[in-house]
Formats: sequence, C-alpha cells, structure tokens
Amino acid sequence: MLLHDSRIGLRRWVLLFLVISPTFFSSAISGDESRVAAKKIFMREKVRKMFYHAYNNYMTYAFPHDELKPLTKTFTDSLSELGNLNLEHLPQNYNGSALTLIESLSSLVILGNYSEFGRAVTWLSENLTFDVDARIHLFECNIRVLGGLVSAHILATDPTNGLDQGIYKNQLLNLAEDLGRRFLRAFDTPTGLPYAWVNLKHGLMENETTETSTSGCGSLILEMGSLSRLTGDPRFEAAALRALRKLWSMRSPLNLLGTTLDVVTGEWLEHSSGIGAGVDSFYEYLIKAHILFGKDEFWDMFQSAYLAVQKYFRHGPWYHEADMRTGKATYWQLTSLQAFWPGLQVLVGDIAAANSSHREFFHVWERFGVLPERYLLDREMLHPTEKYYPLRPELAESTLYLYQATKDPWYIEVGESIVNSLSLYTKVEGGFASIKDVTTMQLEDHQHSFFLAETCKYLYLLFDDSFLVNKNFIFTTEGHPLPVRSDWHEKLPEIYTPTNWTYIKSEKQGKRASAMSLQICPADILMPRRGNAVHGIESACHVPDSCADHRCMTDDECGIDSTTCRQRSCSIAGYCGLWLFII
Ligand code: DMJ
Repeated sequence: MLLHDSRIGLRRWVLLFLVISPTFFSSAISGDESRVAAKKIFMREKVRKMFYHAYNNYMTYAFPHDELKPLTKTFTDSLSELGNLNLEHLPQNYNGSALTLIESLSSLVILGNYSEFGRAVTWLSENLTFDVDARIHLFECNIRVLGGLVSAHILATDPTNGLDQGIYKNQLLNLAEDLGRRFLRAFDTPTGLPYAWVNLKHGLMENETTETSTSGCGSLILEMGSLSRLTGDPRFEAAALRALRKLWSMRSPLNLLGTTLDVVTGEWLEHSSGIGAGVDSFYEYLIKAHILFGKDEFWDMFQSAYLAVQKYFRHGPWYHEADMRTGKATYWQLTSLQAFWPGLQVLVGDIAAANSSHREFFHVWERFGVLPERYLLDREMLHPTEKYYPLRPELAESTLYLYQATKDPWYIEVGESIVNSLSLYTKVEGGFASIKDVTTMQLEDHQHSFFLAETCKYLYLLFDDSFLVNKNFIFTTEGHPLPVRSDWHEKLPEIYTPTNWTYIKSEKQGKRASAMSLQICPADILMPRRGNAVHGIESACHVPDSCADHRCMTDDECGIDSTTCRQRSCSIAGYCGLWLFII
C-alpha cells in the first residue's frame, strides 16, 4: 500500500514537473542571462575605473614622458629605453614621446571619452616630434607608436566616433608618415630584413647590431601596410612585405622558423623557436594580414606555419619549443606571452583547441594569482629568474576572443577573476605596478603602456563589446584596432559589409562556427553562380592532413576537419579521420 501510494506520488510529481518544467527552465535561463548581463555591466564599470586609475596617474605624474613608475610616482622614457638606452645620443631636453598617451588613444575612443581623445590629439599634434637623436627599437616603436597613431587617425576620421571634426586635420597621420619614413632606413640591408634598432634622427648607427628576432622583422605589415594605404606612399608596405617574404623563404623544410637571425647575412642565430617570445606576433601578423588585406599569399604562409606549429610544438594543450631543422623538442616551457595563441586560434576557427589551451593558462593564472613569465613544464617549477608578471594582456585577450566566439558565460567569470587579481595584487595609489616575483607578489615600479593599450581594453571589450557591434576590426599585436575595409581587401566585394569579425551573429549559431569564416567566407556567398553550381565555401578552420592520401603514423599527421573544425586522428589502420575512440 505504501509502495503503491508512493508510486502515485512519484507519477504526480513527474507530471507536475513536466507541466511546469518549460516555464521553469525558460525562467531559469532568463535568470541566468540577466545575472550575466548584470555582472557584465558591473565588471565593465570596474574596468573603466581601472583604466582611469592608470591613465590619470600617468597624466599626473609621468606625462609627457613615456611610462609611469607607480610606486615612486615618477616616470621613465622607455621608448628609447626599450632595449639599451643610448644616453649620449639623447639631447638634454629630450623628455619622452608621451608613449602611454599614444597607446591610450584607441582605448579612450572605445570607452567613449571623445573629449579626452580630442585633447590628446591636439596635444600630440602640437608637441610630438620624431626629429630626436634617439635610438629606438623598430618593432616596439612600430607596434606602439606607429600602430597607435595610425589606428587613432582612422578612429579620428570616423564621424561616428564623436570627435569634433573641426580640430582634426590628419595630424596623427602626418606624424605617422614622418615616423614611417624614419623607419625605412632600417630596411637598408642586403636581405631587406630590417635592423632591430634605428636612430630616429640619424638612421643607422655605426656598429649597430645585426641581430634581430623573427617577430622583430616579421610583424610590421599591419602598421606599415595601413600607413601605405592611408598615405598613398607604397614604400612602407613594400619594405614590410619584402622583409616578411625574405623571412618566410628562410623557413626550414619542416616549415619552421628560428627565433633570432642576422639581417645582413640572412642566417639563423637561434634555431629553436616556439610560439612565445621573439616569434609570437609573426604568426599573428600572417593571419591578421590575410584578414586585413585579403591576400592569399598571407593565408598560404599562415596555413603552412600554423600546421607546423600544431605538428611540432603542440603537446596536448601545451606548446613547447623545437629545433627548426629537426622538429625535435628543445625547451619545455610555458611562457606568459604564449597565452595569446588561443585568441589566434579563434580567428582561425579552431575553437576547441583554443578552449583547451586557454583553460590550462587560466589554471596557471589561478595557481599563482597571475601568469608567471616562464614556467618549466618538464621540471614543474618557475624559471628562477623569470618569475615576474608585468601586467601582460595575453590571457585577457584570448578570453575576449573565446567569449566572442562562444558566448559561454564561463569566460566572463575568467575575466572577473583576472580583474580581481589585478586589483588585489597590482593596484597601488599611484597606478598599477608590475609584479617582480609571483611567489612573493613583490612589486616593481613600472606601469607598462600596454596595460592601457591592451590589458584594460580587452577586459573592457569582454564586458562591453558595443564598440565592435556591426563593425569589423582586427587588433594589432598591441591592441590597436584597424578596420577591415573593402577597398583595402583583395577579396571583399564592396557590397558585402561584414559584421563584427569575432562575433557569432546569432546566439543560436553553432559554437564551432569560425569567427574568420564568418568574415571572409560570406564574401563568397555573394559571388555569382558559376555555371549551375553555387560556388562553395572553404572553411577557415581547415588544416589539411600532412599526406595528400590521408595516410598517417600518428595523430599529429592529421589536420583539422573542414566542416566540424575538429581535430582528426590517426586510425589503427593508418588513416586520418574523425574516428571515435571508445576508452
Ligand atoms: C605587447 O607589447 C605586444 O602584445 C607584443 O606583441 C608582445 N607582448 C606585449 C605585451 O605583453
């Protein structure tokens, strides 16, 4: 009897649950959505305050010098210190280049502060000069200053950004052009590979080092290409392209590159490389140059390079270094800079791989409170001299890309955790300080300009992407936005106005959709039918198998499936496919 009664009771409960469950679930979902929406607004305001705490302290204690020293409330002129400060070549009155202000320009626009943006533009127009006897690092000056000016010029000329058009007469572009001309002297080498260092006033200096890095000469094309398109002077793009082509021609038969090279002899000095320091933005610029300029040449280079990375550097979600000649692993190290890679993978459409690597980086962040500069994977310990965290943006950057591609609220939680750590460990009265040692959280007196150009910007966009809606930007490696314009793009027809590049247009769209295919591939949809066949769309996530006949010995020889974007694996019979393994 008891049993009978309880069965009836259970059935009633099941029936009742079935009746109310749709309402229950829909209200639970909308409850979740509104909680996420509220959190995003709350966090956006927290990031806004973070940005202004860093910016206002810079303006009070360091401007017009380059960067703020937040502990002593003093400054550093790091543009010429990026590397070795050559004091004897600095004039007495050299007082910096307002680097942090230049780096903040696009962030001010994204935060909607057009009046401060306007004041900054006016100040820079009236005061900034590059006719100074300063030895600068080409790569750093390109990504920070040239990129900052070019991007801000584009934002300033966009009437929707609310800048009083009366005050803007291309001053930032004129400054960028002047700087670009000074850069050109660095490219005067037998190989076309640029020197890492150039003097802004005098050009190449006597006995200048001929050593540079792969990223140093392979990540100039976005800024210098844009400068050429804006000014009509083709020399900037031509120089950057020539260097990139030369660099690519120096790859090994495995499609791997080293980390350092000689710009005069064109020989490699360091054959080991990975996806971190000295190489990172080289990969980034291949894919982003393809997105920005639509040249197949960039895509072809990128695809081969990406495949080689996945094949020789990847170990599960981790990436080690390998010798470009043999493909054999050299250093098993996780570095903070590598954390940009999942963001790049989102652009390619390789979202599952991006997600798994990102999770590992976040675990490391959670373990230490921030990301240490270098962790020795094989010895499971921090690198003895690289325990620092200089407020780097890479994890926040990848978090933004993954959230845009998946809309998974977990990434909002990650962003919240990053913001909370930054506030807890690095915020001081005079700004935000770098961490010298993540085991003690001892601080260092430096607020790098990329904290304003990138870290704050990516976090802000994570919580409020209104700047990106119905727009189509790529971000340079320093976080400066450049719009994808049909007149710069070899592929986009003018009638096609793509929506935001990282955006899954509809929340219902599958998570595997490639952010890049949404941007590049839809252009093909508008192409007229060829004969009776509708022209197909090549998936951007597709990485072909190593062998054309799909034979393989290991999983690493298999690529990424073009329709599902899933990693293919090697079957027992030795064929690549989407095999299901039952463990
Ligand atoms: C930035 O200056 C750029 O992102 C660069 O490519 C490498 N990383 C730093 C910030 O960590």
